[in-house]
Amino acid sequence: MTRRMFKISAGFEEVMPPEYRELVEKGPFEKQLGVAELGTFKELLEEHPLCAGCGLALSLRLTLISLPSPEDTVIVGATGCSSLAFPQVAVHNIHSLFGNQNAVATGLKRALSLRFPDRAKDVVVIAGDGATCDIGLESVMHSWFRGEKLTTIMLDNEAYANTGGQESGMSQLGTVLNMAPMGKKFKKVAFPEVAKAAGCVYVAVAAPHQPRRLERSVRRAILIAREIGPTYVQLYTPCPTNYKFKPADTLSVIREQEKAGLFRPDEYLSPEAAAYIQQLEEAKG
Ligand SMILES: Cc1ncc(C[n+]2csc(CCOP(=O)(O)OP(=O)(O)O)c2C)c(N)n1
Ligand code: SF4
Ligand SMILES: [Mg+2]
Repeated sequence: MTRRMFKISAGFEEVMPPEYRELVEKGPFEKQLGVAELGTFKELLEEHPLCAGCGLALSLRLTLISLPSPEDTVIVGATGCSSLAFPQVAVHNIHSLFGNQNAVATGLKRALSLRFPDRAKDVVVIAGDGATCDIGLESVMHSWFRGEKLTTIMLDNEAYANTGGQESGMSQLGTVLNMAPMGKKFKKVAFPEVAKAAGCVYVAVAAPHQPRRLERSVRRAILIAREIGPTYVQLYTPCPTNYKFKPADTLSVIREQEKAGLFRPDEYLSPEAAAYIQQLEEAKG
C-alpha cells in the first residue's frame, strides 16, 4: 500500500468516516514516526476487545508504532488473543489457520517479491507462543531453515490464553493455570536459542516495560529481514486474566520477572546483520 492507495478520491471526503479521514491525514504512513512521537499521530490500533491491562494488547500497539513502513507491510496473524484485535488494525493483515502462519507468510513474501521487485514489502508474522513454539513449530522452523526473509514476532504470554489457560511450551516450570492444575513439568523452551540455531540472523527479547527497546528490536528485525534473512523477536506479554494478577500490575509483573531472572531482555545480531545495521546507522548520520 502506498499513500496513493489509501488517499480518499476527490469528492468522497465527506462520506468517509471521520476515523478514516484522520488516519489519512494524521496516520504514520510514509513518515518516520515512533514511540518518541506517541500522542502526536493517529495510531494503527486504537480500540480492541482485549482484557483490561493485557500485556499483549500493549505490545501489539507498540509493535505497530515500530513498523518501519506500515504502508508496505503485511502482517500474518494466527488464532489466539491477538487475532481479536487484528480486525481493528489499520495495516493489511491476514488471519491464517492456527499454526500455518509462517508457511502462509513464506508464500506471501515470495509473491510480493515477484510482483513488486523494486519495492521492499515487509511480511511480519505476529502470533502467540502456542502458535509459534508449539502448534506452528514445524512451519516456523522450516521458514527459518530455508532462510525466508520474514520477521517472526512471538507475543509470549506463557499460556494458551484465548482457550482459557492451558500451559504452553513457553510457560515456566511449575506454572499452574485454570486448565493446567498439576503444574508444568518441564522448563520454558529457550526459543531465542532455538531461533539462532535455526538460522535467524537477528534475535531479540523485549517487553513493553521498555518501549524504546521494544521499538528498536522490532524495527531492526524488519529492516534486517528485508536484506539478509529470517529474524525473530520474542515479546514478553503477561496476561492478567489467566495469571490472575491485577490489570494495573502488568508492567510491575514484567519487572519482577526480570529481577527474578525469569525474563531477560536480549539482542543478538549475526556479523552480517550487525554490519548492515551499522551501515544504515552511518547513512542516517
Ligand atoms: C488448528 C487449530 N487448533 C487449535 C485451535 C484452538 N486454539 C485457538 S487459540 C489457541 C491457543 C492460542 O495460544 P497462543 O498461540 O499462545 O495465543 P494466546 O491466545 O495465548 O494469545 C488454540 C489451541 C484452533 N483454533 N485451530
Ligand atoms: S486472556 Fe490474557 S492475553 Fe488474552 S486478552 Fe485477556 S489479558 Fe490479554
Ligand atoms: Mg499465548
